[in-house]
Amino acid sequence: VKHTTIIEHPTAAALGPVCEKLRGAERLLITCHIKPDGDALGSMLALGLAFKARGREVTLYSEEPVPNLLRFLPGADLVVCRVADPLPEDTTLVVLDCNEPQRIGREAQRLIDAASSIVVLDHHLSRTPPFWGSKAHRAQGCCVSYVLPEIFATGAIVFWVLRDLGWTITPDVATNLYTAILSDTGCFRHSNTTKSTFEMAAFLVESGADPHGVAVKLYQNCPVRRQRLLALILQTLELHGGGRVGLLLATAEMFRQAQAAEEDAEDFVAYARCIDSVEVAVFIKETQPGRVSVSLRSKSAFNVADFARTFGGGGHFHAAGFRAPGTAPEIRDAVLERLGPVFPDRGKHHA
Ligand SMILES: [Mn+2]
Repeated sequence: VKHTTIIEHPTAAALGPVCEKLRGAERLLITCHIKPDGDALGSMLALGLAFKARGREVTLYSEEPVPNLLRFLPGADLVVCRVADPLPEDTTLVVLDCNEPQRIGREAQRLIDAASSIVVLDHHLSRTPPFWGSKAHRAQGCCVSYVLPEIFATGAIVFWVLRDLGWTITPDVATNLYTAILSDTGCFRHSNTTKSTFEMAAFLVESGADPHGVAVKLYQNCPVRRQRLLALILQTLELHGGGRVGLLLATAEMFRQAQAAEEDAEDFVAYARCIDSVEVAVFIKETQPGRVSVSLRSKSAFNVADFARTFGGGGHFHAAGFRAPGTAPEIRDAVLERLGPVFPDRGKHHA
């Protein structure tokens, strides 16, 4: 592969400490956020495969198994759901697509305490300053974080790291990074999509990623139960705030009826977001009886990350979420109560 394309690197200097830390790392534990998506897993696998190819000892850890739809990713079978206890000495913990420890899951604190170094690469808005590592870690400068919310995907940061390290992007690495970018830009449609997104995608295709192959695996590959679940969920559509708030809801009973699982409802918030009048889309799913997961999307100047934070969640300006105890109808009422003052009803558009 000829590496001819020049991809703008907005902050090359800022990545220096990250590359320095990673170049010297012989043993890595790479992880990402719970409910791993295409960007989280694509980034993790790309970085993991690149380090394995350099003879490093690499563990790829996710609290939850790789979702069915992402099992096609090269290296997906390397992902483990358990980590050695105690952690081997001199382990560099690399956290991708996540900058809040609790988003790693139950093992977060143990891994942070046991790691000799920590590297955080992410593009989510963070509570400032992000907490990482013990006081000892921070005193020794062992924790390096690179968090840029304006970057379209964590996979892009991984791409720049590999490029700055001077390592070749193999076809398997390219496929993982391409998937990361395609996922997090919503197929190059979200507001985070830039010229450099397309340049990077082009470079990855040149390096061996197959755009059609990845698209088919991601978007034309769903089990029929997903469509049956969607049919039930679409019937719950409500509009509020003069049509500016669109809300969909999935009860535990709907999951049971469709014999579907949480991962089958991935991205259903898009069916509320795509409505012309909707500025804020809400999808509430009761994943287990009494436990909900809420997805929020914004098409306007309303910051859903801030909104999610009032419920203990977080995310991006235009895409965020939270988890909470309660039934889907209870959380619906709570969400609408807090959105009400921002989007007052104008007495129209009630579905
Ligand atoms: Mn991401």
